[in-house]
Amino acid sequence: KTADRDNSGKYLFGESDFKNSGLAQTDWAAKKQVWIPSEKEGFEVVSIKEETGDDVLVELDNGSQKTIRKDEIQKVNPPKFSKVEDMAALTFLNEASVLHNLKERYFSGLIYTYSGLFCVVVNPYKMLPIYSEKIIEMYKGKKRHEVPPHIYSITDNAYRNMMQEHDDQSILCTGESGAGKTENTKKVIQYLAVVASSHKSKKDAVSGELEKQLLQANPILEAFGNAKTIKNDNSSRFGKFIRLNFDITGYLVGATIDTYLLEKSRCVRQAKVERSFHIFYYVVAGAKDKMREELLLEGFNSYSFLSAGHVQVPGTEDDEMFTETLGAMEVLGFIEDERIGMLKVVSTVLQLGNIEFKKDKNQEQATIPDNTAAQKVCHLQGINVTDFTRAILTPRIKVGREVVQKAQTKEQADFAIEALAKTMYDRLFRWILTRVNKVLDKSKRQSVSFIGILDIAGFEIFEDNSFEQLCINYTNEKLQQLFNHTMFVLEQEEYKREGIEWNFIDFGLDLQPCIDLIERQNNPPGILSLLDEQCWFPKATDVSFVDKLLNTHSSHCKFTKPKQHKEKTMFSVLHYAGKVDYNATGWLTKNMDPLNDNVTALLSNSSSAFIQDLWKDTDHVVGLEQMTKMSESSVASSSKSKKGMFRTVGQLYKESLGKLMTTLHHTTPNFVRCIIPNHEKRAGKMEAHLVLEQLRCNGVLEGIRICRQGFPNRVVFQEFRQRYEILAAGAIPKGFMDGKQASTVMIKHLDLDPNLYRIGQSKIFFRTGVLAQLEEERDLKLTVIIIAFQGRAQGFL
Ligand code: AOV
Ligand code: MG
Repeated sequence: KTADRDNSGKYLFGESDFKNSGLAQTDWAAKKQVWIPSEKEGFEVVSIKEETGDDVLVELDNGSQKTIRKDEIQKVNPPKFSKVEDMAALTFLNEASVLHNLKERYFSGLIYTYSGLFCVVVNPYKMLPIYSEKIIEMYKGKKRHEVPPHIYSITDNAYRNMMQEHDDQSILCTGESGAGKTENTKKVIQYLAVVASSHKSKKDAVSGELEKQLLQANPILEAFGNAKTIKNDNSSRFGKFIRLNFDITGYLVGATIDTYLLEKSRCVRQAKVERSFHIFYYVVAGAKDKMREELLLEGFNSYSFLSAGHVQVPGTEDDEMFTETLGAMEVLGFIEDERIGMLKVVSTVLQLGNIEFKKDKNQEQATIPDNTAAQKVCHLQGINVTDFTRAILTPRIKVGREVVQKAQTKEQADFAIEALAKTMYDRLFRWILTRVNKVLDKSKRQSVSFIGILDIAGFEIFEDNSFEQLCINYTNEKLQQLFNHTMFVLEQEEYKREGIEWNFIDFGLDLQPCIDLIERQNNPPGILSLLDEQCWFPKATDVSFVDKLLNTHSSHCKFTKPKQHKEKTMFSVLHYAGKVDYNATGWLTKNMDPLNDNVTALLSNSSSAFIQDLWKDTDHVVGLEQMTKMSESSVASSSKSKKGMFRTVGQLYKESLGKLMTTLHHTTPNFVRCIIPNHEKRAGKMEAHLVLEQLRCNGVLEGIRICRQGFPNRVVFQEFRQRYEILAAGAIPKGFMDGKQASTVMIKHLDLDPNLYRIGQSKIFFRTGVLAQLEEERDLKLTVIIIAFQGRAQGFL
């Protein structure tokens, strides 16, 4: 490994320690160390004193002894494997060793570790000097095993692979909230913006216009789509797939961004100590003078949609961020009208929360005693205030064939305003995305291949799991299936290509039943279809939906009724990562997402071109008839034509996920598993059980197990001969010998157990650990040679 070991080296290579010392080796062997479960540390090292039948007597670190069942112990790897870069190479592969390895590396500042097909990264919660331009240079064009594990290596290899094989690539980042998905996604883009840029400049790392715009697109998306949550001060409240397009010579020529499920409810309500989307705080804190007036902005405490006022994010100033966000918009070429238009919508959403409805004296009809807020809303949106209040208070509704004006209750009006605020913000977010894509996607014609980067939440198993969790867990089932598909199918293909006999075992990891349970159209209809069906069923409720589920799927292997079935809206799904109890309260509404179509009609005729544009397609809006019923928590049957046009949230999500999966299936996927070390956002602290749980959920542990059943390490003949010929001195005759033949001769000479390797058409396949053994022997041989050489050199002097 050739890289100068400055400060950054420490965070990439680790510090040299005793791992190769003979002393540690004998110590390890003599003590007969094993891992036993520990409540606090996950596992602890003990030494075996005595073995009797199924029991083992062990001595703990503090000198005390105890007896433990044999199947509870896990073997400790020799010191030589300390801090291995690829855990697939571990001789003893078990949970304890995997955790131990990640921990040892983490505490040495080494956050990236490979695990077969996976790259695991633990959030350091502090800035490490491993993302500089010098480091980028170091990773350029290097194979995975030539450099320390890094997101740059994953990226570079994907890039080279794309170039050489003309194979589209994807990099999939998953993990729980705060684990580092978005940070790593940004590093991928940063790397490619430098390495694949057609603009070379000595001064600037990133000099091309496209590259600058690509890097500035993210602050805009984050301003509008991220928020401070309990788990993450900069939590992405949407999923995204960024597609970087390259031309035939490998230059970056464009990009497109797709997003999934913005958590729009956040703009009307936030949990304690959480915030709404950043942009609300940026604009209220940062807009000055003329702009402030134009946007009709008020103070933090006068907005009811920012329930906790000005919640701060440690380490950032909202007014500075506002300036930065505007700067980013300028880089992307957003003109003044667009910038103001966007911010007016942001201000409107806040103002909508200030419209207060009262009940009239009959306690039936909603009224607006003070319409100041409504006036501001209408001024900002370019609509007539009388029309607006009428649309909210006494909208025209179709009843049978007739259209009548129907007075709304206070609850209905409140519901309508919240729904409007949420949809308005969601449309703004999508408008921004379309606008950003228009800028980034300029040269589609030349593009011949792409690298896609997915940044999407991992499995979510909360106390209370709703529709959003079902969607995200459904996504993760599909991604896990993709991983299995990649592992099995691609491996098998490789073995076939290389002419190697190897039967893959079915690990019973078939995720299809669970996926079917969620997405199946019919025979029997899955959860999403049943939900759709109920949405159109007269008088259906969340409870009747769950009843229907229980009736349809009671015998499904992935479906259960929770044990304490207190609430009638509960059901459970046995996901790959574990059992999740879902609460279906509010699902019919969430799935329909109804909107006051009287108001949307006004908005699409706004005097502002920007607002018109925002509301130009409202065909698929579920209108007031449903809405009226929704707020009374039951749904009416609707006209057939509406149903034909309308798409439910679940349907739309299933479709966009289907599209994403089709795209991913046509790529070579690279899996990045992000791990959160603790829930306190603290550097240098790792909670064992938290990490183990994530390793289980994200498939790393299972992946390792699968990986070890085959021959995960491959070396092409050429390389094998070059590197290990020293171990077969004299076995290969002088003169020409082709790679395969030479390798076969060498391997015979090494006298390896035939079950440890397979010789293919172009490379040799090894079981895990074998290469490490060869490396060790090679080291030894080299040392002997060096010593001999030094001796001779000395004699010569
Ligand atoms: P997420 O994307 O996985 O969560 P982020 O990427 O936003 O998580 O990371 C959360 C925070 O952890 C960041 O704001 C950084 O402070 C820190 N962090 C993560 N990775 C690194 C790193 N490589 N180096 C330094 N700090 C890091 V969410 O979007 O909430 O699921 O919805
Ligand atoms: Mg994120």
